[in-house]
Amino acid sequence: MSKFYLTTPIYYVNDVPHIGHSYTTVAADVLARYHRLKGEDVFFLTGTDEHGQKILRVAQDREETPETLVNRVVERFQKVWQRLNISNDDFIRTTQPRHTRRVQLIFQKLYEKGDIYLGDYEGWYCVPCESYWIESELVANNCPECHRPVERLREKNYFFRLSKYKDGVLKHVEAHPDFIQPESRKNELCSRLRAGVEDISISRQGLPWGIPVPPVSTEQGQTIYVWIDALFNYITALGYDDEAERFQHYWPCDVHLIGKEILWFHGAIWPALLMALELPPPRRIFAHGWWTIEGRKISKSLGNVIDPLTITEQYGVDAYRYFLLREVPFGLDGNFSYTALANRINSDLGNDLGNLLLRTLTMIEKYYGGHVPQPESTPGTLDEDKPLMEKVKTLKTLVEKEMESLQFSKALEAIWDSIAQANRYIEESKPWVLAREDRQKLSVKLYTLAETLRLIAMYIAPFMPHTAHEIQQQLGISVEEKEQRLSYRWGLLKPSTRVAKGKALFPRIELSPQPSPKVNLPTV
Ligand code: ME8
Repeated sequence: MSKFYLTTPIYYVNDVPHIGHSYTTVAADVLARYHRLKGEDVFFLTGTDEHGQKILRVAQDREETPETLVNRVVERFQKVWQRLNISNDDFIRTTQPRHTRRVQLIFQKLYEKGDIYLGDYEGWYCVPCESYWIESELVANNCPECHRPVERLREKNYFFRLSKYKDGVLKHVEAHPDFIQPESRKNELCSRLRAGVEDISISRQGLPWGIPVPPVSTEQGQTIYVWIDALFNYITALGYDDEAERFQHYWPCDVHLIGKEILWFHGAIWPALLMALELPPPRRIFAHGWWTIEGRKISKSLGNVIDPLTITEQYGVDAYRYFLLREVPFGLDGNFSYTALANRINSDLGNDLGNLLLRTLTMIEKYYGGHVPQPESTPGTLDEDKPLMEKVKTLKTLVEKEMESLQFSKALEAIWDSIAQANRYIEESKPWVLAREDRQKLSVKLYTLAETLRLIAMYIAPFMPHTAHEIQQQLGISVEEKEQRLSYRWGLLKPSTRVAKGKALFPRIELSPQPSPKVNLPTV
């Protein structure tokens, strides 16, 4: 059985999760479910990044300890992932002893190897991004990433010899076209690597909230830089390297899903750290685009933070999952609007999918007493039945191709092409006329439609697990997950199965009123 290890970034717990965090996590969940259905041994990791100055400051502003803050906010993340039906196999928190202990061991190993050394840091630091910047990188004296003010640092720090590994990383990126995706971001990363890289500071002096640097030298009071602490989660969660079995089984990671703003850390620093540890790099890093809300950056001060709990309460979990992955090609930036969400629900989900199920089951009830008919001739022998059958049969290859390249929206487009074809098949074959004139043909049409729906349910299962289950129930079939992977073949729906028409899958929703920003604004 082949293995598939995938991760999301571990999110900062200085604030509650919003649509952006849910985007990466839902995408990872879809991928994990898809690979499980393929029969692979999947390990899906997510978690939280709980150290650093940013979190410490938020805790201080709230007059509470950082422990209290992170313990409260992590619950919110876990609650949101539960609501969104996220099927992660592990959840790592960087404050857990299994992580802190291993990060210290790694630090020590790299120090002993000579890849970490003590030096003096003088430069700038952006607390919101937890990033070091040199003077020439600043834009109008602000952080080039988030454009907020930076702070001057002058302190003793430990450094990592990034410069030593730069050529090796660049060579690896160039030699493995799929390593960094999408292509445009890979090119940006390569230019930055070619432009030259200096060693990086990897500790902070006197920062009380973080993993203490182990006593490798006489220098006291250093804390491991939060980004270094965080990146190692991808291997500490697997047990690197004191419980090596799980690690050896799942490493290298098959895909790290991240947002585009943290590609430098993942595409340059992370592979260099792994090279220093003599470990293979991950197979793929995919940096997706950023969501804006109604055309504006997501920001608390603009009051446009979308809380996944509120929005799924109003619009439904599966509709939200579908929208996130259908609306924007993975890799590009996207804009969220309530109108676009409502349109997708009413049109793709309600009109196309929901109606297909409703019409098919209504006709099976009306003409066959609620039992899937035995087709009285072999489906697909008549020319008029071929286009739909062929389309559904080729769906597997199409969906596989798009899922392998993480083109979720294209995979969904292909599935919806089959749904559209099935709806056209109803229009063209007019079962209500056949019911009077040709019962033999009618049995073929209704069987073909029900079997199409069985297969559609399987294809949408990674994206919309509840909906897939609901369709299966209404079709009268109960399918165990492990059976599903065997049932992509046409014709497995048993004639005479008793269908159970249920409620509409996606009742029509009104485009307005939109939730007020106040309702939407979650707090820590
Ligand atoms: O960067 N659109 O954590 P973070 C799309 N702790 N995705 C978005 C988004 C948006 N507007 N906003 C956030 C950190 N994301 C570090 C990571 S990993 C070793 C350490 C998603 O809480 C996207 O995946 O700032 C982005 O990379 C991530 O949240 C940043 O989360």
